[in-house]
Amino acid sequence: MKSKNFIWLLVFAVFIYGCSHNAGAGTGTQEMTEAEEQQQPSPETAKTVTIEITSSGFQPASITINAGDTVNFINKDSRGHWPASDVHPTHTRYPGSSIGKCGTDEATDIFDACKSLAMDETYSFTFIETGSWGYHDHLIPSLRGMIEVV
Ligand SMILES: [Cu+2]
Repeated sequence: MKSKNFIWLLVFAVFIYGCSHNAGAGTGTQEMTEAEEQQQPSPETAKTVTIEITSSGFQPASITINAGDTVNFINKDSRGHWPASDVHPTHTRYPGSSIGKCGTDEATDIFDACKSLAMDETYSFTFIETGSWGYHDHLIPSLRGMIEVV
């Protein structure tokens, strides 16, 4: 008789645990969704920042932007310039980027112009990953800059 009561208690306990466990999972999913919404760049707040490239380099060379913002690199010099992620010459510092992806379908997803920009030509890149992303002119690697994505 005593052991039968114990079994019923056990069944009851498992039932209660199952209910509370589901409720907990539901709350967890909701929190995850809210976190994802905060990380997703919203079209209303995402902004575009322009960096001009002149014979003396990137202006402004160092900027701070939010994840989801876009940077336009426009060449205002008569000679060609090639903005790209550090580290020269592989360009692999920004996640997923690599000069080896230039000329492939992935070329549009990397922080690398993948070519020399002619005068008044623009290269645009939208930064999703937070971090300190150094970059340079692949044709004149001494021309450098930094994009802080927060
Ligand atoms: Cu380079």
